[in-house]
Amino acid sequence: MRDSKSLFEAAGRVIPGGVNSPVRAFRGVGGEPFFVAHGKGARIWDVDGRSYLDFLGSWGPLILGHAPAPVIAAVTEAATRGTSYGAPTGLEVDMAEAITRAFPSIELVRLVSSGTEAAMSAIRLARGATGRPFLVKFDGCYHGHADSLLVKAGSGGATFSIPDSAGVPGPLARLTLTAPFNDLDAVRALFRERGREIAAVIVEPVAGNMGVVPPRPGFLEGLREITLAHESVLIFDEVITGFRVAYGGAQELYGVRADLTCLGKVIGGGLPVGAYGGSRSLMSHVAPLGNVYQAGTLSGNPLAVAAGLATLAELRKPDVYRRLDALGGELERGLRSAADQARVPLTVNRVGSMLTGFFCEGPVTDYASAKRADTKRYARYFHEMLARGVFQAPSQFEAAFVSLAHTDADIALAGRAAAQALTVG
Ligand code: KE4
Repeated sequence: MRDSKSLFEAAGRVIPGGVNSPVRAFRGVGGEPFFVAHGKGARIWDVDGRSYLDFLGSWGPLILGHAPAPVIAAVTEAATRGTSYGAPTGLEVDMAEAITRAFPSIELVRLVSSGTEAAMSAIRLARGATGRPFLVKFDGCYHGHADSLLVKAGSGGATFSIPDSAGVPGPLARLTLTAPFNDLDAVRALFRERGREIAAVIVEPVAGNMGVVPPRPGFLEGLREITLAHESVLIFDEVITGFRVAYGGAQELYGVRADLTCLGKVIGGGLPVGAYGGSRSLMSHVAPLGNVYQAGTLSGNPLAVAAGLATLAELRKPDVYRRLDALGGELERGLRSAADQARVPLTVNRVGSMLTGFFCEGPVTDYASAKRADTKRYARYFHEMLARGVFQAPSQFEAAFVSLAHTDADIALAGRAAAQALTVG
């Protein structure tokens, strides 16, 4: 088998930047990416024979870890019957029922193949249902790469400091208004100026794409109140938080109901699934019921849905979220202790099993404060951890994820590695 270096060279000859998603290229931390041979449980192995404790978890989907037996069995079984039909299957009904049971705000849900499709479709629906053109998003939040959402985006946008992508026409970008995360006054000001023209507010209820930034107490409730007052659609992008921070996502955790919810990652169990859903009245605008068009050849793909259903079945078992929160808490304590020992300023933000250590003094409550983080320090830490067999997001502005496959010993190992990495880094 070719080594990572030769694979990366070959990849660069036929794939832009040698990767199929920019953040994988290690541009945020320097160096070249390793190529993966396989994963199992909490670990992945590269083609060079090294193994790593994995705290990236494929950017969120792998809440059960790599190749969990129930998921592999479900996908294998589904595959023996075929891989795609372009016609409805019972599995899609099972998934839609599971989602509507988990999210009381969702009466109808449409499956798609990515989080980008989910968010893109949700804002089209909001615009179609309200007849309004404007959209409000938050600096540093990322909702996939649909044109209207690549404005002051997080994730790759933050890593590459390209908050606005080339190729998005000015007239379209100007329909996206932005406000700082956690800043209700800024949102009120936008609504004072354009209230009746704003179709929707889209927000990551727990930001993950500027690094993890929880909502301030009252922030989500405030968005709910403002959007209700202006008859604007409140969209929670729960692509990361859905079934991650609680089985019912951030809506369960914080008790605030959105009008539309975007899902992805966990509901695909590592295969391509996204979803958007909401009230019957809103979703009835979606074709073929209504005149908001959205479609997809592989939407509701049986293999992907089988993986997602097997994943959700595991997440319905007792004490799952207590365990995830306990593991996340152990990792947070390990990182804080390592930073204290090394006298390195580290602000750790965590919600359950998603967390980020920002290399700056706290608090980190929005994109502006997140950007104070020392990205060069993060890059050194990232590589020192990699050298000690711990893999995490190759960017300061992302989340680390703990899975049910991680053990207390794994978390302790990561803490020891961090103590060394922060001392030498
Ligand atoms: P995808 O189209 O990548 O499936 O989902 C887009 C998306 C939507 N909403 C949220 C809150 C998201 O976090 C994402 C995707 N997340 C990034 C990393 N934070 C995916 C990694 C990548 O771009 O390769």
